[in-house]
Amino acid sequence: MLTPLKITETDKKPLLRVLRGETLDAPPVWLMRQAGRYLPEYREVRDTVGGFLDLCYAPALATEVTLQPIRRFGFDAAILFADILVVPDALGQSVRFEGGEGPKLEPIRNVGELGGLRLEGIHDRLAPIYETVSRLSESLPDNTALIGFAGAPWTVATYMVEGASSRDFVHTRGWALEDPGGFAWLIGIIGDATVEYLCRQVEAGAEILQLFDSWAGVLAQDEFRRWVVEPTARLTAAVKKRHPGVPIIGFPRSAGPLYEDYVANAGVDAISLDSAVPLDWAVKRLQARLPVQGNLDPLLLLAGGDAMERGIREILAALSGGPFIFNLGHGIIKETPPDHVAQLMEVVRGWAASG
Ligand code: 1CP
Repeated sequence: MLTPLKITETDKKPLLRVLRGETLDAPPVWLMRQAGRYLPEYREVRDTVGGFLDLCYAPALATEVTLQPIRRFGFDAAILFADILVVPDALGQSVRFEGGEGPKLEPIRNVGELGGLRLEGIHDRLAPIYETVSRLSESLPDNTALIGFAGAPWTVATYMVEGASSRDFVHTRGWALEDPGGFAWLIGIIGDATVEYLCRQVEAGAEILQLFDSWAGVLAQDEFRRWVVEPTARLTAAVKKRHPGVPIIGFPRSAGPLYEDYVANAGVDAISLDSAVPLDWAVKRLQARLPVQGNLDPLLLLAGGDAMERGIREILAALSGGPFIFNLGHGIIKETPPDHVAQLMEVVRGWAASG
């Protein structure tokens, strides 16, 4: 007779079960940017600190805002409250968020300007974030998984080189084309810092990691291979060498058909789909290889009502036959009424019950 497998606390968490390849009747659900300005209780905490990064570096407050959406909606995972730009900040590049606008960085535009970045000492700056992770791992409900995260090297590089959010990425793509060796150096520095940062999050209690490559979709096939797939593959290999069991979710947003190259070669354990990925294609070409996550359009969540409900049901019908995590295709829009999120949860939770 077979000895029954020992079920550990961790094994019970639906999100971890899916990431190990199980198909659940009731898919787990969390939402990108589930903490943030659409919640009045977040805005209240946000108003007590000066800059946005001050909130990221205040463990008690960052823990509180991470837990707010868990209390309100009962998601299956909490995602650490921080930002992808703490890595350039820790490397010594000046990063500011001003008056509710996007980030402002002192841009780095060529190899001569890399000299100011320092890997030594990054953990001193990042220590409050590890502290937040460890507080969260103590305070989450038993079935709620804890997700740590970082930006992928390409996306972080776009902010470091442009100095702000961008639409065309002229400086970043220009540097990568004109001096690929120098640009590879920048990608390498970000990659090394990110491996350290993610491993420390795991050591502090993160059970899952997500890599945000929000601007992966602006690169042509060969550039995508060189600046998205290969750096991500090095990063996932290095993290797994130290923490073989930790599942890594990749999110190469807007990569279109290049999602396939990413799934085959980036070394991730699951793939997060943006809203433009066709569901039938995702089932055949991606979910056949890996668990998938996604991909409700955040605009449907903003709209709510029947349109949202139809969108949710289409996704559930298409993807819940295999390993699947319900999520959005990108972050929650700040004008979204919290009631719409409650409605989303009712529909997703009701799905299994309705068979
Ligand atoms: O004052 C505020 O409230 C600032 C708004 C805000 C918030 C709530 C920013 C500024 N970052 C965050 C938190 C954040 N950022 C999280 C927390 C956890 C959660 O999801 O609940 C995460 C995972 C991120 C990741 C992040 N930051 C990404 C990747 C995901 C994505 O949205 O594409 C990116 C690109 C950033 C950069 C960033 N941070 C903030 C802004 C305004 C921007 C620029 C976005 C852009 O260029 O369009």
